[in-house]
Amino acid sequence: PTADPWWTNAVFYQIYPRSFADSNGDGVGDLGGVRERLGYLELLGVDAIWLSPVMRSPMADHGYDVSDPRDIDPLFGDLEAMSALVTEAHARKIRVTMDLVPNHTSVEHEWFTAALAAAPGSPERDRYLFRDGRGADGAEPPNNWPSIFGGPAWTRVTEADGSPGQWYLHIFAPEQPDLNWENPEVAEDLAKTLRFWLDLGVDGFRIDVAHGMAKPEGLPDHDWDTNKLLSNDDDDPRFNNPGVHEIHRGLRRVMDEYPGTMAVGEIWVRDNERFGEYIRPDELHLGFNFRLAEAEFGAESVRAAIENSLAAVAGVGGTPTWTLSNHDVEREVTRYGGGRVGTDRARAMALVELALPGAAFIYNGAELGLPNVELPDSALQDPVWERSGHTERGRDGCRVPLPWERATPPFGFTSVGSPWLPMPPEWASLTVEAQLEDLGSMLTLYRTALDLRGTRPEFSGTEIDWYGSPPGCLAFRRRGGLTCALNATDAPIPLPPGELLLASAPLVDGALPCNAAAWLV
Ligand code: TEU
Repeated sequence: PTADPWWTNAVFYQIYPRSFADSNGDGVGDLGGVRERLGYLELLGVDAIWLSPVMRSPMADHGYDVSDPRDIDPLFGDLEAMSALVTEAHARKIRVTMDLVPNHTSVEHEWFTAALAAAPGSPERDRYLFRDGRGADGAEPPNNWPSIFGGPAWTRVTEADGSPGQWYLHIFAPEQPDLNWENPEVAEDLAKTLRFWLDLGVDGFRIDVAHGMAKPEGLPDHDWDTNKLLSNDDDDPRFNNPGVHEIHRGLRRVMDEYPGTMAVGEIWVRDNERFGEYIRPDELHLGFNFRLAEAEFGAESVRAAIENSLAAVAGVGGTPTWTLSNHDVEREVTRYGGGRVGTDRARAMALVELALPGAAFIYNGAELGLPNVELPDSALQDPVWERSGHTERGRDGCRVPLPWERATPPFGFTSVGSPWLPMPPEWASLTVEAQLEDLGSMLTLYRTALDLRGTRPEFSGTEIDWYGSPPGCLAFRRRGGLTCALNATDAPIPLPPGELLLASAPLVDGALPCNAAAWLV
């Protein structure tokens, strides 16, 4: 029998490079900062890092708008720094995965510049989704799709002769034109990008919008009234079209030339069966499911999230994945209620997440219990904020830089500059330095949990069995012998049988307090 691939039980740590650590004093995190803090990641006990995009980009969406997929943006460093990071991480037994953005490019990508300069119907335009407008003089967008970030999914260009011209499709910001995956050059270019980074030594990729890329024949109008807008629901014509699977098979053929490498897709697909279709021996190795991140704090919703996540991959023999947050969603401490309650619940949910079989993803700062930050309007940078008519606050609140040491901002995040987003002074108690010494801190909880997860035999086995639990509680047991219990009631409950390994809060007369979880063997 061959050993399980490394990712089947791996703990990944998502680094949002702008916000992790700044080594050159410009107020923006960079690869040098990651390299300097590798010791921290080793101490934390993670198996791999996932770097949100570090490729060349004008940063309209902080790197999710890529202008050269085979180079590092100077803001973050250069290819030499990336290569050194891979070597140094590997020396510490930490694998390195990178974010790839194959659904769209930046408007500053040379292909898009060429498309703008070329005529309608040209091969240059065919790499994107240019269409004539509707109505008098083509002044209406080609169809009625909205963009995820607000406004129409189409922007009109001016032709070379100065006349109002065609429209191009962008499911996200206007600075992120969607590629035409029917054009073979697009797939060839992704293969080139995959090989480029794999040759440099990276261990895998996170594939952005992995349920996007393929578009429906003819880009038809959609009845948005009867289908909830912007829900990424499975019948949304912008996502999850059948052609997407051929694209993933092409990606996998390249990955298979590099044994031991892994691709995890961002897949906002709620139907279990359709989700499972992406996770196959000839498609993606892993797929993010966001059910745990979307579940409210409660035994029923958490149990449903776990059962659905397991069911989605069980049919195809795939590995489940778990995450409580990422750079797109409100941080869990705040989501679960904020303050002490939110922190208690985030501690409990960390133990639930890390007890489950499969791959776990920790978003940087979750291990410090950072809350979302209410930023002043003047500080906000996310395109979601700019384009939504100021109806929502965008995603900056979960992207505030990490506090490392010292008692005042910028807490060692940057040496001389001011951080790209302001850091709350009250984070003094949440710095890595403060938490390393504190046995009751979130960081100590994560370190202890990761250590146990990595060393105890009870964490083996891919199946879980549920205990019958009182309403508001849940308990499951790994086949290897680990039990995890969660108390989401408002009173202490007795623990299930077993010897206590770890609890997210001190027991009360031997019972598990509310908003707490425990591990037993
Ligand atoms: O997100 C894709 C995506 O579908 C999200 O916009 C999601 O629908 C939304 O955030 C739910 O709140 C990815 C990246 O994670 C995101 O940061 C990028 O902005 C986006 O792709 C475009 O590349």
